[in-house]
Amino acid sequence: MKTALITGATSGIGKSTAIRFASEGLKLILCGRRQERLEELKNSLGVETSVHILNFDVRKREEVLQSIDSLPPEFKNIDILINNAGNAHGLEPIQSGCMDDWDAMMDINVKGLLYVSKAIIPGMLERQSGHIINIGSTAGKEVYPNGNVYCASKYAVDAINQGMRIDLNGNGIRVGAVNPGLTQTEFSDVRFKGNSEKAEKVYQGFEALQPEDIADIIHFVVTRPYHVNIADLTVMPTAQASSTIVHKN
Ligand code: NDP
Ligand code: 8X3
Repeated sequence: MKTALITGATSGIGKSTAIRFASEGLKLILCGRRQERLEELKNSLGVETSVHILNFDVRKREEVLQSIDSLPPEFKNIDILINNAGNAHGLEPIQSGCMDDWDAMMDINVKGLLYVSKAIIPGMLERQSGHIINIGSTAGKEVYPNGNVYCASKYAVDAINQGMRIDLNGNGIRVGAVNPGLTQTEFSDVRFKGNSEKAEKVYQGFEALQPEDIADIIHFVVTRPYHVNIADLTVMPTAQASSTIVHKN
């Protein structure tokens, strides 16, 4: 049975992926900062599969490396890495953007993804096998008004995804990105700093993607035969044509 490590497993896309993987019997390492949610997941999914939880902030390099190094032997061989932890912080024009928000997005979405990958890739190289899925975004394919730094962080994920695939080529490791469009999770609550009215509006008037839709796609990606690598997959709600064109009722 394969072992999957999912960052950002306490909510949204990561949580739905954990639930989906557990139902298929994959061994799980679930990561996030909210301990209570991690424990709830361990209790609920632990009846279906083996679950180990790791609490770390992806921004803290030493914490990331030590946490992953602390894995018990039965969880050490990670077959699948889902680099999912991330968020947008703010939606402001560049001239009024908040520098703490910029730091958060670059530190979490870009550097955090790199730190986690750095901790896991050596084991994959040793075993000459593994599968890395980087969660990008339509925001990493097309810049939208006020998206500036969030888009930059997701363009970086796109570049890192390509770079990883090139550098790891020939080592039995598959690398690919899944790039969702508008997906109804806690994403907009975080972006708008808990302003739930503003957050809800983002998904009103059309049928947004649900995190289960993305989990379903991630499960499809990881269950392709070994010679098939889905390198870059973009998925939007049917009502969405681009980052800025969404057909609303
Ligand atoms: P959620 O806010 O629902 O989930 C974000 C997850 O990331 C949480 O589990 C959170 O866990 C974790 N996380 C955030 N910051 C940190 C941190 N510093 N250290 C460790 N974990 C962290 O959002 P989504 O599920 O929507 O987002 C998941 C990914 O999908 C992100 O990369 C996002 O950019 C991407 N995405 C989302 C889209 C959408 O429309 N929702 C569309 C395209 C891409 P905790 O707070 O417990 O640490
Ligand atoms: C999330 C999609 O359009 O809200 O990455 O930025 S969007």
